Amino acid sequence: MRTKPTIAAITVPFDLGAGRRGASKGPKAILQAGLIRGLQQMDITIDHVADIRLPNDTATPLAAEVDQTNLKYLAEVIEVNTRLAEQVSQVVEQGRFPLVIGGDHSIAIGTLAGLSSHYQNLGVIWIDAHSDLNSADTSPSGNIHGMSLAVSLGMGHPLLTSIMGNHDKVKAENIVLIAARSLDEGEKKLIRSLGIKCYTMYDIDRKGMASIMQDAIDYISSKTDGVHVSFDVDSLDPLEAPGTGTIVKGGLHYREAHLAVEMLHEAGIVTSAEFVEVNPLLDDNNKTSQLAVGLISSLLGKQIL
Ligand code: Z70
Ligand code: MN
Ligand code: MN
Ligand code: MN
Repeated sequence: MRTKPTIAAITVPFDLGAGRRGASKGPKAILQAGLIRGLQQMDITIDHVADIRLPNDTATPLAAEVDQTNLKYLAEVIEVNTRLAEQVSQVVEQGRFPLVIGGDHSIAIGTLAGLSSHYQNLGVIWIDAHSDLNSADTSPSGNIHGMSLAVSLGMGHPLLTSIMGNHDKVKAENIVLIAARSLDEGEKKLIRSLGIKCYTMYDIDRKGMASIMQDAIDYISSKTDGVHVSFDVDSLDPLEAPGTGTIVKGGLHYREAHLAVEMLHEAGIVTSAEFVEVNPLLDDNNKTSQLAVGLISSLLGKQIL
């Protein structure tokens, strides 16, 4: 972001893609932690343009049709992501920067679907302890937040992969995974067979965050026409981010996570972002919500000096 873009914040208080409830309270906690005020103090124009929810009538017409699968809350995930995709697409059309605040990581399905019609080669930087590359047959849980990246690659239930059209929303060669440390067997096979660039915690420990981020930026900026940052707060170590549903020890430290988003800002390549999996019910004194505000601010250009 060389010139300051106008940010369009889209909140998605949804958690039925996750194994435990509470991420639906993430947007409110992140807003209460001072997101809007903080960005305005940086002279960033930010509008909260939409709050994407299920309709009050919970029995969606789709529910009867799709409840025969082992995908938990499939009808609800489809409904929310269809609405989100339309909103994201509209924001890009208006020339604004979509900032999606979740919610669990299943909402990446809608975000990426909404972005996909505007980019020929969308880059995706997926910062997460997990790879979210499961499908119905590889998933150990049936939780759709563990499948969202696979769906965006065109793999998964047809009602998910067809949101906003039947095309693949991202290409495997345009994805970079960062901070991976909990991968299921099917996910490992897929990463290898598709040749997805994956920087694990081993790589980060071995080479350092600055070097990994520079590699990631070089890799992705050479061949993409936009870059989406999908930031799952469980990428951080549980000591830094206790307020999330699936903690995995050995994660990013506070400074590594900040450096990652600072370098992404500095590279000037990021065209959209989402922050997901903040669960205020599991948090310690809003630590994780405040962390999310800090990371969003750094991604959008906040500097120490
Ligand atoms: C596991 C699954 C997961 C969080 C993704 C975990 C999925 N791979 N958990 N993000 N927070 O059930 O598919
Ligand atoms: Mn995730
Ligand atoms: Mn995760
Ligand atoms: Mn800067």
